[in-house]
Amino acid sequence: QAPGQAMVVPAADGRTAPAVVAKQPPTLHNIYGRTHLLLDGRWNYIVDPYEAGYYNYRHQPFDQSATGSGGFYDDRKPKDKTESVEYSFDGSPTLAIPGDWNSQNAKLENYEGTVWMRQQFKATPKDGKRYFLYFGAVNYEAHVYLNGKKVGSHKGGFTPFQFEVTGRLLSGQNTVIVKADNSRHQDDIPTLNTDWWNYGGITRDVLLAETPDTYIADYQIQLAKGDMGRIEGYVQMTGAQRSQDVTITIHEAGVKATVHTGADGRAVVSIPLAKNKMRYWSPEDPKLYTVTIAAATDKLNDRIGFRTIETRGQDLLLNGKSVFLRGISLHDENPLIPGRLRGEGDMRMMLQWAKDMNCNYVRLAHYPHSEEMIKLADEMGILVWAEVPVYWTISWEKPEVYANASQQLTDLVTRDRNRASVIIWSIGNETPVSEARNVFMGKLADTVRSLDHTRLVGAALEVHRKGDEVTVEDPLADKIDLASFNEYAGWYWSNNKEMMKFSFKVNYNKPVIITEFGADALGGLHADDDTRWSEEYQDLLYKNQFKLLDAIPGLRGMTPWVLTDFRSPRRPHPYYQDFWNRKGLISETGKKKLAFYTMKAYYDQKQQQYK
Ligand code: GCB
Repeated sequence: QAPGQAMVVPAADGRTAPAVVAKQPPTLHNIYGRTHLLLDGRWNYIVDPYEAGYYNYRHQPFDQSATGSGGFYDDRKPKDKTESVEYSFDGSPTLAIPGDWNSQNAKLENYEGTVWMRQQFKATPKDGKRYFLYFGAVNYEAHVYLNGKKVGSHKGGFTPFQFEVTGRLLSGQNTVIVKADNSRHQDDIPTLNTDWWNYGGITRDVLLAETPDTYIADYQIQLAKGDMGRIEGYVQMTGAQRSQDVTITIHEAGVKATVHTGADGRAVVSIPLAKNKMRYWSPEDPKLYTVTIAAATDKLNDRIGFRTIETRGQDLLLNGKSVFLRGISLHDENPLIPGRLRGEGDMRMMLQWAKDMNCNYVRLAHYPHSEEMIKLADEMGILVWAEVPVYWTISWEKPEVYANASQQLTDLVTRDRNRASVIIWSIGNETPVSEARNVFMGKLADTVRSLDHTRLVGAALEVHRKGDEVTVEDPLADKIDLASFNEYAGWYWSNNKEMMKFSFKVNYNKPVIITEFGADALGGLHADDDTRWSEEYQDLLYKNQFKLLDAIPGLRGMTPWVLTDFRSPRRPHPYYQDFWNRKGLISETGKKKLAFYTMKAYYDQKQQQYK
């Protein structure tokens, strides 16, 4: 199995052979635009630290045995009083799904291992339709069973995956059981070491989607690179009748065009736009159009915004106009009720906080956030840097690790390629320069460009310090579109009294984007601005940063670290941290720290400057 690639057990094998790899049709784009049944709700769960429900006492997986049975996915009940069964989903506690387990049971706060979860649902499968069990995200490794039979497995905690279950659904009651395991490993993406909470479980929606036999699997309908006068992209049909006429209509913009898909189900889309017919998407006017894609066998609607993004030397152009990215970084975590963001309310809160600071841009660190988050950014007019968790010290040498990273990136692009808000695909964060890493990251850059050449490619690079001079010396900078880097002047390097000695020399003819800087402050701790952990210290550091950064020619944006305090196992100080990273501009109780207002004032000024 290529990690990250959904592995599928063929339906017809009678469960006599070990699981083999079968290629799934591409993950459905625009899943919420499909007829679907949400399988969210209360799922019964069993905590299984020794994986007793997966391995027999000789540590052989039950699902690879001759019968394929024996594991908890059998969902057995004693047939009478003589039989012992040592587990039971009936009567087990429940978790709200979507939702991580760490935040729903105090005993599981630090749990890293296996949890089994069960949901029952009714279905009425129809002839001539196809069915897909679709997971928005499961952290980290998922094994999925439908009605006691394995349908597949998947690795990667933040990207969607699906299994086709046509012919496996029962009319009436069905049972889906998921084994989720959030154990960390060096050879995973991310690896053992991160600076965020390892929330485990089914953290995003679970859907049963229905499609026609031949359906629209994927499409990209966006403005051509740097051309506001043309829509460009493709449509991909899957199924027996994949060669068809497909009509793309944007009624409100007077667009209607028909393409014909070839024997591979694919058609290139290129539609000239009449002058002055379109309102271009921007943070100031986040206009979305209803786009209809209709074939003889299938029809889908989407809400799409149209904008261009490009660089010209050190300039960054949105719809042909110079833009400054007034950004902030954020994690997919609610500080107020710790846990992954639980639905639209939480997401709106985070993005509204960014807007309160006069941001037009966010860095969704350090992994793909949910599809709803990106849609909300589209709707609220917030530009997005979207990232994969290629973070710190990946096992660069191993082909299967590369395959995993590349799959996660592909799944991210496949999911969000029609979202106007997304302007940058980030291929990683603070990856240390070495030959093997340069090859790995270089290949990722090529991959993402081949998937989508309309957006920019970024990475949060590290800098070099020679005395007080800070430079970017990374061969990866040549492969991406931005001179984008993290720097911690005044916090990890030196302090805020001495930080003005640093100067940045960025010798790239590319827009300079500061992907991180920041300082920890315990909300409500007030002292002089020399005192670490005080709001005053953080505030002065921000003011100093603005002076240092404004001196960099080509500075076109920043995403300081970070919007809110967030939980991290790496932060144990009993008083200042208590397992929180305190670099938030908003505290874990939702209170804005001094630097929040300083940041806003700086962005107000930038907004005037770039009017
Ligand atoms: C970084 C990382 C980020 C950390 C941050 C910190 O450079 O990219 O994930 O949380 O520093 O606070 O140290």
